Amino acid sequence: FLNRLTELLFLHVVMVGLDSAGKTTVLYRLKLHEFVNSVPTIGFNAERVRLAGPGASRGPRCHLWDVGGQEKLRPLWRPYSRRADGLVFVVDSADAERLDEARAELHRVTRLQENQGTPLLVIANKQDLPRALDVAEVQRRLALEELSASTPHHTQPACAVTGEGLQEGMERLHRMILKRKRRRRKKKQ
Ligand SMILES: Nc1nc2c(ncn2[C@@H]2O[C@H](COP(=O)(O)OP(=O)(O)OP(=O)(O)O)[C@@H](O)[C@H]2O)c(=O)[nH]1
Ligand SMILES: [Mg+2]
Repeated sequence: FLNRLTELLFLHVVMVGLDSAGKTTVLYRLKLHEFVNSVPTIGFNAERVRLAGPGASRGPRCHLWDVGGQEKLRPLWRPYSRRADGLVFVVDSADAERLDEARAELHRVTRLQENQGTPLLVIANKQDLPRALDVAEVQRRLALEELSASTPHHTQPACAVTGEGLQEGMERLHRMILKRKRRRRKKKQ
């Protein structure tokens, strides 16, 4: 029972994606419920955030890690993401030129041996921008259908500046994580 409780209370979720995708904005939006103007992340940020619905003062929490996305920092994604309960990949939906680069990085991190089967939330961020591609187009450009069948995933359109879509996305991720844990527990028995 205690094991189960700590599992539920302290999930470990790691957020990656290209530089300037909006990861740090997502992190502080979820943590503080307000817009925080961020600077490029050198290294990482981590906060405890709630996975439950808006305004909830109770419910499961996760440690949410936000790892810098500049090219020289991407080798860090591997050690940070291993043993994660869930992965979040943030993409700038308005940056069409860099979607191929985002796709390559997304597939690189999800293909890692230690990330096999880890639930993935893709945040199609910056939906407020007029040039933003819609969620279907983002999914297509990221070739999400090519992800391994063992990787449960969901793509959530969002705007980290207003927070729109973020809570919904995190709830979906939480459900995928619980489902995987239940399946694993059954296997063990
Ligand atoms: N219009 C718009 N701007 C956003 C949105 N989310 C983030 N931004 C802006 O995009 C810029 C980059 O955001 P960050 O959160 O710092 O990006 P990051 O992914 O943490 O970047 P690195 O730390 O370099 O990996 C900032 O100027 C944000 O204010 C959004 O949903 N809409
Ligand atoms: Mg950042």
